[in-house]
Amino acid sequence: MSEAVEYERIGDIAVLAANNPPVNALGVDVRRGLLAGIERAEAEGAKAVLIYGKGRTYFAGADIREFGKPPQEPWLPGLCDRIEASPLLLVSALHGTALGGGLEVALSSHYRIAVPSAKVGLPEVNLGILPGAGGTQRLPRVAGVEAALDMITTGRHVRADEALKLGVIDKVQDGDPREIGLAYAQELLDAGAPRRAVGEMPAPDPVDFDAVYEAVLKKGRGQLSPAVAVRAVQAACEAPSFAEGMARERELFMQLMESDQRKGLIHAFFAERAVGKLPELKGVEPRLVHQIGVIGGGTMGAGIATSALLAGLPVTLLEMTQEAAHAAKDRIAGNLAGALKRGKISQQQHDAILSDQLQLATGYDSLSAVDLVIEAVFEDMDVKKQVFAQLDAVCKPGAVLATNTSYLDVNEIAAATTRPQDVIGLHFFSPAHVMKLLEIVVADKTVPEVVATGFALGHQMKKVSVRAGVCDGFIGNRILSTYRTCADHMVLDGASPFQIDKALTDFGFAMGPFAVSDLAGLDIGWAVRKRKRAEGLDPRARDSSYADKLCEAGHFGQKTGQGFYAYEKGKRGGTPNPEVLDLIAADRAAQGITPRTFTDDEIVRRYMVSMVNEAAKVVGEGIARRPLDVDVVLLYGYGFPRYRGGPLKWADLQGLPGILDDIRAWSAEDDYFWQPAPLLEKLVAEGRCFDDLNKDAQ
Ligand code: TC6
Repeated sequence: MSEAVEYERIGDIAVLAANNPPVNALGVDVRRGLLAGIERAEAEGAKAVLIYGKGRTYFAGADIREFGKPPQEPWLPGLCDRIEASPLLLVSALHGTALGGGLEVALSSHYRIAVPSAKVGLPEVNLGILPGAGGTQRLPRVAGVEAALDMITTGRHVRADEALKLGVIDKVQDGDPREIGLAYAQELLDAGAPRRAVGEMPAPDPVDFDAVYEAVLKKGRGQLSPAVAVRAVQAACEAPSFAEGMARERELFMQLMESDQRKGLIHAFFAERAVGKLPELKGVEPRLVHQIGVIGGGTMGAGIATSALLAGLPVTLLEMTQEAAHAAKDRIAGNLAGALKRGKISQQQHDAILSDQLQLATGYDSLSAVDLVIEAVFEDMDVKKQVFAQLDAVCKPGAVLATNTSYLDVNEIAAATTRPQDVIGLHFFSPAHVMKLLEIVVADKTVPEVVATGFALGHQMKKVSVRAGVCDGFIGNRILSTYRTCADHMVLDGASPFQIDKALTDFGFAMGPFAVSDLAGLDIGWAVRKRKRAEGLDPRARDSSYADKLCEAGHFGQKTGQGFYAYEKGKRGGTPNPEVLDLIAADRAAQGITPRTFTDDEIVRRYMVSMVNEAAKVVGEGIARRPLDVDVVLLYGYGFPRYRGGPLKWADLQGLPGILDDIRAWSAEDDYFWQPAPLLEKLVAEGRCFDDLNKDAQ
């Protein structure tokens, strides 16, 4: 027996206990152990086999780390068939999360029992593949095609009570998985229950698979795995035999396994778990945070306060006047009503948060007892410095002083206090109670304890936290500023904002850059441009005025009903604003530019290459620790298509030499904007890629 599966004999029942922490992934040792256990049970004359997982869960799936490596026998599909074909009575007892290959092992067992807190699911499509160990053939046979399609194409985790109703499990019972499993197996033996092989059940009734395929493809915005999985379920209904359905599942599975989307999605899975692992924080204890202060109750401050309240932290919210404080409370109440509606909190929790957990204040003294304070006031250095000087005067020693600035110099803000070691940037993304990204900006004097406190807070708020260094815009907004500039250059040279937006949503972005500007408010970009012009633009930098003209006319995007697009009240999305094209034409004429045409491919290539080049600078300068940190920021903060893995994963998959060639070619037309990142040049010269740097940093 392998150590990953322990064998025990209780009367007529052989017990196979998986022991592969932390999540009992079905790696080769576990697969070998299960096979050996079943063979031994059969050889020893046991009458039933119970499979369960030690520790926190039944199998949470195949071992994702094995994907892309040479497969080792026994393979999971064959193992599942072997389990199902056993002449003994096979029972699985589920707790924790029975996911992917885990649920497939359970579906190969003849009976399934689960504790009430267990969840089941087939989330493979989220990793760019499909259930490849019989899940697409067995689940529709037990739950029906409609429920199977829902579970397989969304990958959602289904609670035990729902799984029972769907027929995915046979019994729900509270208790220890080993004990309830043993009792259930004995009960089945005593009742003379027959072997019940799902693969021998009749094929399920078909639905209109072409219609489902089209709908799923559209919903996936270019992600292929959910749509391909529909075809595998179709085979469960239409293939002449179960074995032929399995063969079709395998064929489709292998297609997806080879795809770049699989590589991108699995990169994203591991990257989002790696961002919080900082070697410099090993053994560093975060400071205790029992209550926090938020300064400023606008959209951002109210969102941050909501996020803290939902994480169970009492909040003191500071505003300039009673009126503004009450307006902030209304915003928070609106956010909490949304959380209540989505079932994230109960009515009781909602009411308790509003009545007991939120304090409004108008004087800095009210912040004297908080453990951490987040400033979310107007984005102006002088205003921020005044706030921090006041905080320095009132906050208790050891309190963490955080700024939510999205561009400004955190070192300069820290210098306004006598305790720069306690100052940090906590850059939330709007709406802060919804968006999962948190950039943790570490200034020169910030001590590790304070950084660890930022990560602990992010964890408590269920954020994906990424460490960033200090520079204009940190990781995300600095890169955004470059690819947004690239889009502006393409507009000046002949592309329309609408063509650019369409090309990029076709590429998979949630929104194009001009629609994003409309959503964020055109005044924000306008303020940044004015600040940068006041600081002095490099004479070689290209500038444009068409967006300023929109702002001068009072058009700030969605909030004023007009921007690059025109918005009708009550309608989602806008229609292209034709005035924009006139403003652009005037700008081109004033600059003596003759417009040319762009293909959608060229638009995407330039936009992406500019993003990759700036990202390489951000990594090269140490603003981001590793390429994967940049990828996670773009995935969680900027609507980057997850199935492409992030800009630097995309770059690796495209090939870095070609990207560098393009930058060099385009620098002939603009050698200021298209300056190759030294890190990119180095990687190309050494024949390496960004992922090599991720591995170096492990
Ligand atoms: C499949 O089954 C295909 C079958 C067909 C084959 C033919 N493999 O998320 P956490 C690691 S595809 C390897 O922090 P949680 C994870 O990287 C798979 N490693 O914990 C982390 O490692 P670290 C279908 C895995 O409690 C540690 O475990 N299954 C795997 O927040 C803890 O993870 C899925 O897609 C794995 N399968 O959430 C499920 N899973 O500590 C994927 C986790 O070194 N997993 N690890 O950083 C999850 O959704 C979650 O991990 C969870 C637990 C809900 C199981």
